[in-house]
Amino acid sequence: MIRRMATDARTATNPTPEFPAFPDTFLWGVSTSAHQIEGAVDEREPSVWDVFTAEPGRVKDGSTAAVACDHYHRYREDVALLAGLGVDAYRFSVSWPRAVFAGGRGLDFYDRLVDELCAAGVRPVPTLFHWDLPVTLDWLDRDTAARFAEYVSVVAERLGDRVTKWITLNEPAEHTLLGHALGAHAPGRQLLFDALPVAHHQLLAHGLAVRALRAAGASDIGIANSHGPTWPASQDSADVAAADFYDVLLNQLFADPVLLGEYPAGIGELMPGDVEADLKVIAEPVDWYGINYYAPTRVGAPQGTEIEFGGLTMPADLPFSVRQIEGVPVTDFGWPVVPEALTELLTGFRERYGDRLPPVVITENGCSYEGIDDQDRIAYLDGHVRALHRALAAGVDVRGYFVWSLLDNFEWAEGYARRFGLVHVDRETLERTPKASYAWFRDLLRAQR
Ligand code: IFM
Repeated sequence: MIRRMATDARTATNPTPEFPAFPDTFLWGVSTSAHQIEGAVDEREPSVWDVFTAEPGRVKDGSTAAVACDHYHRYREDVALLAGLGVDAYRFSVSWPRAVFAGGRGLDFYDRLVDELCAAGVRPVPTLFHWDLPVTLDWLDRDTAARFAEYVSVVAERLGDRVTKWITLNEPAEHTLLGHALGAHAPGRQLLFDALPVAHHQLLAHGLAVRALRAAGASDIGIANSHGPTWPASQDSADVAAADFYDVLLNQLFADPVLLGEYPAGIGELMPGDVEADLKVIAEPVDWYGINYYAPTRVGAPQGTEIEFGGLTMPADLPFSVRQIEGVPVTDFGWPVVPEALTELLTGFRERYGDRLPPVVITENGCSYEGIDDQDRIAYLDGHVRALHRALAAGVDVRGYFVWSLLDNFEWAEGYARRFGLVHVDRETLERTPKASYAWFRDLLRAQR
């Protein structure tokens, strides 16, 4: 049941009536992912995340996503929340392990969800992979890319009569780095630079998925890559070189192949297979480019010690060290709040990729804060939407903005300790309560129309 809004949420009006106007066609939405909200583990095949969370010590609060927000059973209530918010679009992910469950009957859930969204006037925007790989598969195997394309064809066939906007992958950078290089996420490998094939195979999977979607008649296809400006800790050449390297790993390695059809210098030769041929697939044109943005990163030369940062432990032998950005607020996760870095990121993309950059959609932006009267989240979102508008004014073709996230949910290795939702979810009862930020976003959307 949706509890009535918190007093602040009911009475909140847009605190920023002078908010700049966005184009009429601008797409406003919110994002979630299957593993983080659905629950209903018995109605899907297992994923690498089920195995990972069952291992003691992997998830900080010892929790699992077995129930999560029970969205699988409460999706109608959640679609009502989306309708109340007044968003144009809802970005969710299709769980690959659910899609293949019971000979494909697991896809019935997405049929129902998409119908409900369409009936509520909310455009469904599925992401086809958001980290919950079926446990029988492995991104170290090249064949997983081909298997992904097969699965994508099945989903497109099933939902393509109602879905008109698609996202292939979510954040292959994090899935590679956290899941396969550092071991902080599933499947928990610590391969460091030997994890690079995981990046290549996901990028290949993206290109094959674009082809599969087009073959099924789909258009309006993008990818959701995470990006953020990298700032050197100082102008010292060792710090600048370390920051440049970090920028290659986090930004260019995932954007250049998709947008330019090439890897940054020195990377292609580290990748497996016929890289030149694969790059032609990876660079299959997309209709728009999705950017998940949270924060910039300050990077310096290695310090020879392990570093704890934003919930991660980074080994001492990395060729860079992540440093705190001083003098800015931080979220409950310890992530710096720097809205102007979003403008910098977008204008930087425009400079680097020029006419090769298709229209951009911010596919995720948000922050973790406790509380239902979440004024800190409102300040974060307000600052970032304004920063986005400045990028538009500077000539970057941005077409949409999705808040992460609709609901407080299972934040991977942090368990339920981090709350990113516009809607509070009670961990015991699963009762939903819209926060002050829900009302703020609703009022912003109303003011834009
Ligand atoms: O919760 C995640 C999401 O799954 C991917 N992008 C970042 C979010 C916040 O950490």
